[in-house]
Amino acid sequence: MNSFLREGKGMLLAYDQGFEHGPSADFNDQNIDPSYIMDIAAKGDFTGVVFHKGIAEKYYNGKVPLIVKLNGKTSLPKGEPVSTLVCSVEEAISLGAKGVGYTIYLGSANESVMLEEFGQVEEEAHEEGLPAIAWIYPRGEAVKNDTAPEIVAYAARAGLEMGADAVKIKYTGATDSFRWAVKAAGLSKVFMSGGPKAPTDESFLTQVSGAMEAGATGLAVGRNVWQSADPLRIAASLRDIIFRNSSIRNTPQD
Ligand code: FBP
Repeated sequence: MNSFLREGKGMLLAYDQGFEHGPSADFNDQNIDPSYIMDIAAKGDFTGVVFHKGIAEKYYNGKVPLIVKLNGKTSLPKGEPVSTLVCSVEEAISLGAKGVGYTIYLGSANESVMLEEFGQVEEEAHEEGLPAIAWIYPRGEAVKNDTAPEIVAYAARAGLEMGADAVKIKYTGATDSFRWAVKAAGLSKVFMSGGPKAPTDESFLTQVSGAMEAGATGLAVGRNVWQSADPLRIAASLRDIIFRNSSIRNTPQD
């Protein structure tokens, strides 16, 4: 875990949306190119970058610690979500991974598939001395509101009980309710998930400040950084909040 933390904090750049969402709405001519993201990760001084294996194999340049996402799905099937393994722990290690990530759609009618696979992944990762991060996204017919405080705290707790070294969860919208989710995660570290690009940089950075104030270890974010007209400026603001404990830096808007 320490390999992608700095001073106990983490700032991870996530780039698996081309697979998860498709290469359309999220992307433009610039950010469709994985080299652009690798560059932002290095120049923006991120503590880790998250790729699926194909991008890791072809674009990872070793400048920032790598986390390989082991499972994935496309946005094409409708119905209850399920995401299954597309990469082994062994392969992730051969690509240079210092950690592995796995998404669990808690509450989906298919959650048992992902709970079982994550259990195996986590055991294999730990045997190899690698941390396992669980992206825990409550989703499916049974989940009415995936950012409701009780459901986010449930996600955090499930991660702790399943042996996740860290959980990546959505922000509840307020520091106090997120603090409860952090408590529920116990000794599992908490990374805030980014989500679609916020209407303003300031509103996004307010969420990040709220999560850090609540005790989060950091964040794993994609679109709010690499969709920005100035990703390095956002990265600088994130570093201020995460490592220097400052509140929001005064940033001009895109
Ligand atoms: P974003 O900051 O762009 O939301 O990325 C974080 C992430 O967890 C990605 O790793 C993943 O592709 C995406 O969110 C999942 O988004 P969604 O909630 O729409 O499935």
